[in-house]
Amino acid sequence: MKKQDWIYLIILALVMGCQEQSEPSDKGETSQEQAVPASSVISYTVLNAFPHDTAAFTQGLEYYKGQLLESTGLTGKSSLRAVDISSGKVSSRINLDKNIFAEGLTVLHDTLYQLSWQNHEVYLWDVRKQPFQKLATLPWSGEGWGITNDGNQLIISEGSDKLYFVQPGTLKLNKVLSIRDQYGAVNNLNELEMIDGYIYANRWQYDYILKIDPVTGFVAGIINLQDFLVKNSKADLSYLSKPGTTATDNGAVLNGIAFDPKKKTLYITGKLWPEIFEIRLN
Ligand SMILES: [Ca+2]
Repeated sequence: MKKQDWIYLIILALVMGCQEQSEPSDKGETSQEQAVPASSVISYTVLNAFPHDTAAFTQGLEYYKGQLLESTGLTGKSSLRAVDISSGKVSSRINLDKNIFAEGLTVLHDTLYQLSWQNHEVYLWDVRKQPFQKLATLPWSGEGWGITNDGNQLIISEGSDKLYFVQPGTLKLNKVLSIRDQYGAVNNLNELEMIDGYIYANRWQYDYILKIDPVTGFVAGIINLQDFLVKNSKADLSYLSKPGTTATDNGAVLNGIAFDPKKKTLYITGKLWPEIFEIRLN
C-alpha cells in the first residue's frame, strides 16, 4: 500500500469515529445535551389573604420596605403603584401615558425598573420618593414581560423560554439563559422573583410557579397552584367569568410574585384577582 493510501485510511477512520460520537443515544439525547432531572413538587401553606384591586391587571409585584410595589398593564390603564399590604389600599399611584402597556417591575439599588410590553422602553424611577420620580427611559429591543434581579444584574423575561441577564443602568446584555424541564424548553415565562438564589417564574396561562436554577436554566421545582383562587378566595368570583367565558378568557390568570426576605414569605396574586395571598413554602 502506498503512503498516500495509508493517510487516506487514517483520515477516513477519524471521520467515521467523529460521526459515531455525534449519533443520538438510545434515549434520543445528543451527547452535547445534558439530561434535565425531573422537577420536585414544592408544597406551601396559605397564611393570609389581603384585598387586591380587582381592576389591577397585575404584571409585576415586588416587596419593598413593608409595602408592595405593583405594575399594572393594558393600554390606557397602565400604572405604577405602592400598595399597603394588609388593607390593599393604594398609597401612591402614577398613571402611565395612554400608549404604554406596562409589564414587570423590580428594585435594584433604590432604582425601580418598570418594563413595557411592546413599547421597547424600560422606565427607571427613584423608589425612595413617593410619588415616584422618573429618572430615565432606556431602550429595550425585545418585548418586556417579567423582571427581577440578583443584587447585581437585572433578569428579564419576554414570553419565550429565554431569560436575559443585563446590567442595571445600561441594560447591556451579560448572558441569555434557556429554561428547560425534563420535557424540553419552557416558554411563556412571565413575572419573576429572585428567592434565596433561585428564580421563581409565573408561566402565562399556567396554574403554577416554577423554581429555576439561574446557572443551568433547569426547572428545579414547581409550586402547583391549580384552582388556587377558587379554593382560597372568600370573594364572589362570578365577575371573572361572564357567561360563556372563563377567567382565563378574560385574562385573569395567575401572575405576580413578591418575596419578603425577613419573613421568608411570598405574596402571590393574579391579574384582576380580588386578593393577594401570603404563602410560605414548606
Ligand atoms: Ca416579582
